[in-house]
Amino acid sequence: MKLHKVFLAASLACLASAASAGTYDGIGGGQIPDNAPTNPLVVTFNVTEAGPLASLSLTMVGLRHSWAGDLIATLSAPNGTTVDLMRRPGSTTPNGVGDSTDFNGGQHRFIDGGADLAAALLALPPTGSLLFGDFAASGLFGAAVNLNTSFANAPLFGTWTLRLSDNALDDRGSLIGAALTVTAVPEPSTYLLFALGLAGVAALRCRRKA
Ligand SMILES: [Ca+2]
Repeated sequence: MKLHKVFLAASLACLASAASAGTYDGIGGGQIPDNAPTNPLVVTFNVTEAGPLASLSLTMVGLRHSWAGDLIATLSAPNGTTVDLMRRPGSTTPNGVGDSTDFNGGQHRFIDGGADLAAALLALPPTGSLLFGDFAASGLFGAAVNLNTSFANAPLFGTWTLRLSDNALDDRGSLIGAALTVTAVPEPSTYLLFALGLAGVAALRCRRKA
């Protein structure tokens, strides 16, 4: 391999490796207090990844509830930015009770590009269970929420917080745990290495032509 190609390959390798990512198991889980909007189940994630956020997803593990529409889930970044993952799914009015479908264990990942959660619940019979899937985050009355845009450039390092509350009497639920996967924006120094690599290639080509 010619020297300038080695330069370029090394630079590209630096660029590729710079988009660091990590998955963090949450601390917390258990019963979700019934009809307690201000007393949610809390799960925290101690993220050690450096740099601003490029993308994220959150996976709930073992979510059980006998009335999906009771639930509100939010995710907060270390800087306090808070975004809805779901907000009483299936509810379309201020007093709506949401969808009666169950969550019955399994895994539910919230990720940009995922399916419409309310539509997935509505497609099941009222006594059915939504066990697995990738779902887009959604807010009040099912409004679309883009996680990566909402948290764009939020600092990754620090404590992220999932809050999961039940907002109507009687039907109850629980969560075993959750995992947060994050990807950092490549650091500027990497672009510098890449630029230096390209400069090296250009210099070598100039010397060969001279
Ligand atoms: Ca309830």
